[in-house]
Amino acid sequence: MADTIFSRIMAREISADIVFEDDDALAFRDIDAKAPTHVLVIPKRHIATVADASHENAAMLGSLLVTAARVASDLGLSEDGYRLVINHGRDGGQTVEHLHIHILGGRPMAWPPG
Ligand code: DGP
Repeated sequence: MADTIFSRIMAREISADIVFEDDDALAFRDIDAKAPTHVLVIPKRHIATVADASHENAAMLGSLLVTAARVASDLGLSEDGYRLVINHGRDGGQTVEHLHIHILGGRPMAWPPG
């Protein structure tokens, strides 16, 4: 397992406000929230970035997306809406090398993103 901030959160070496966990995924509030609700959903199995994904990861990635939608619903975001974001690389703004889906909600989102 690669050593990242997120693997340390998974191992409970760093505390986080965890809102969901199952065998495959963990969801916790972002420490630098960009919206009233800002949660990160990560797979427990390490994959650094979506650019590393292959079709062997398809089931895991599909499941992660379903989990993100479920967590958003559990957080009460479904009616008004929310945004799911995956950043990759420098221009995409990825800072942690463990794939994660951002759930952003609780305010209207601008389009296109800045
Ligand atoms: P990204 O830029 O897409 O790689 O998003 C990484 C996010 O991780 C960023 O929004 C801030 C968040 N983050 C970084 N370190 C921590 C931490 O120690 N705890 C929590 N809860 N979130 C963190």
